[in-house]
Amino acid sequence: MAGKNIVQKLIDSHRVEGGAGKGAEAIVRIDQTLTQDTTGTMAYLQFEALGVKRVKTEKSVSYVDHNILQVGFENADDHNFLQDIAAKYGIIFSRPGNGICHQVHLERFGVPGKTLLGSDSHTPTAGALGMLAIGAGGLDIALAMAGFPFSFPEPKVLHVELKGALPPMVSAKDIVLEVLRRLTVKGGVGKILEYGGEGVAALSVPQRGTITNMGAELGATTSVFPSDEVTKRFLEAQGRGKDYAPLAADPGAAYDEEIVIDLSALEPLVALPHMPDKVVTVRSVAGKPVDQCFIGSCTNSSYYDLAVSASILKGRHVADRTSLVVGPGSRQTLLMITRDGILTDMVTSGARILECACGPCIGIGQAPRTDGVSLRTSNRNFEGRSGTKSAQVFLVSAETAAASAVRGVITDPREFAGIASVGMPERFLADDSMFIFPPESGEELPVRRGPNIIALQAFEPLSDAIEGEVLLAMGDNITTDHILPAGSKIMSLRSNLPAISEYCFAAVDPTFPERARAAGGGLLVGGENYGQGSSREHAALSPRFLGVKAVITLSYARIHRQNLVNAGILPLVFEKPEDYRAIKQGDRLSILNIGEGLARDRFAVKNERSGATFMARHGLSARQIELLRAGGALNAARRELAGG
Ligand code: MIC
Ligand code: SF4
Repeated sequence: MAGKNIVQKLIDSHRVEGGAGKGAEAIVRIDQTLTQDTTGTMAYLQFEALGVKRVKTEKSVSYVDHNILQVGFENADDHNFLQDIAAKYGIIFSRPGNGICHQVHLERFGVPGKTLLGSDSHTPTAGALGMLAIGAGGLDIALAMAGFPFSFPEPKVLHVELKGALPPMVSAKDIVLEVLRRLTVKGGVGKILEYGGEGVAALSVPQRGTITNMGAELGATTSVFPSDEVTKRFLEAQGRGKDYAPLAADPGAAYDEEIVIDLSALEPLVALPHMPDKVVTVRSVAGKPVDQCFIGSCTNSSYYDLAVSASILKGRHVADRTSLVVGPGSRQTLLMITRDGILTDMVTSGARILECACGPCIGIGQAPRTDGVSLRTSNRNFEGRSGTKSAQVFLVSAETAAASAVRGVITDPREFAGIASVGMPERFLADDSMFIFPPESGEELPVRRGPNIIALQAFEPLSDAIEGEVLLAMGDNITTDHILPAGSKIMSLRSNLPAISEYCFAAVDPTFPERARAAGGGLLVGGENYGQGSSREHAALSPRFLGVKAVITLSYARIHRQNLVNAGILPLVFEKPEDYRAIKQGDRLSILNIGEGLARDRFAVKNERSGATFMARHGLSARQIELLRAGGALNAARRELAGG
């Protein structure tokens, strides 16, 4: 029998029940959860609705890292709510200012061999430690905290073999950009990427984290590295040597697919606006004037990233027409760059320093100028995400961002290749004083709730017929930023579904909420990879709130499809692509006998305008069908917990 790969070991050691074999579902026990504030408020409202007294996981952490600008009362109210909920239910609370969830989780809590479910699409970052770390909607995290296992389509395992060694000033970011160039933003759907080969040993845990982080942009379920000597040294340097456990693929382990990347042949890469897979060499766009460079986000904000940037900035100054903005990923990093003089080098060079948070990555501050060119080390460059619709956002490594900030034009950082390389610190500065650990029992503790925190209404069970207007007919790669945009104003409303729903599809058609209400709800139509990007379940809850009952597309992103099911919206797929092209916005569709369609996985959909009937399928598991019938996962879980 062939040996096991790492993914199989992780899944098998946590498998609760259910199918092996492709096409089936993997159902796994969840050891750890993480939430962040903008998905967390809703996740905890749902957790409360389940009526469980204390989390059942080994470790659950609630981070506050997204909405921390506090331009109105809403953010601070949410923070208080999250802090109180954490104490009450046994969750560690990471205070605002402590850093970005994925960076901090790597530093302080990630454990090789464990499972982690997080209400943020970049949760796979922790795969850098050899964890099975998966992003999901808030309700799935609430269910995991309540002790329910997590299900996902049994993945294919794609082995990424790293050969050779990176040349100077070519970085981990360039490795993952190369993977995106080859596989595209939907190339990872249904897959887990397992990294291996001789090149792995030279990558530190934070560098591995840059790679696993951006697996989310491939649509992959997650990405994972072995847990090896590098992992051990990292954990020891964090004062967590006892958390180390080795994890490697067995000799001769089999994989479904494989790609090989020769690191020594790589050069600095850049993703052009407006998709993370529009990757070309930095060389090919060098010389383009740059208005802004941002070094930060959960992709590239580690001590290493900032140290290597500072080595380029030291003794030089940011160009006159370029703004350099730096957001350290964690308080640990901020403390260490302060201690080591790196911060001084950065500020001396003209860098502007931000709080340890997501910030510009999600359009919370530092929006570029009209038509501005912004080079960012973050992971997504979707149109408008920066806060400026006409801005051109390019995704690059920290090295490329720093080099370009100094020159004022897109610059290949190999021009600075003579600079001494940066090593990993022997010891990280571990100060856990911005975590609040929960008391033994918090049952009696009160929870502060600001006026913006609105409990979720119960949804109706699925009806047997769906009839209505096609409220929007959309193209390929519609992101959750299209469905429900980010930015400080809209994100402040994450705990208030009625209010945030007024911005549903604001980036596609601002009249959508009004039209949906006037039509009494309806259906949505989309192309390939519908719902890619964020894990925000609001992108399903808001359409549901506005009366959307079904979505029909050519294909879905995994997290969004599950969020639709959780919200009780029927996610169908066109059997024939030509039927997709024949549909127009405003058409009236009717789907009868939903119950039978669910059972047979085949639905006849009639277009009242043309009189034509076409076929659609759901491809859902038995469990997902059950959730849909119940009107969503919250209804189903409540029933199960009540013993019904
Ligand atoms: C993102 O990067 O888009 C976010 C903001 O972190 C989201 C979560 C959210 O919408 O709150 C994600 O990636 O899941
Ligand atoms: Fe925050 Fe950006 Fe990372 Fe999302 S991608 S968690 S917004 S830093």
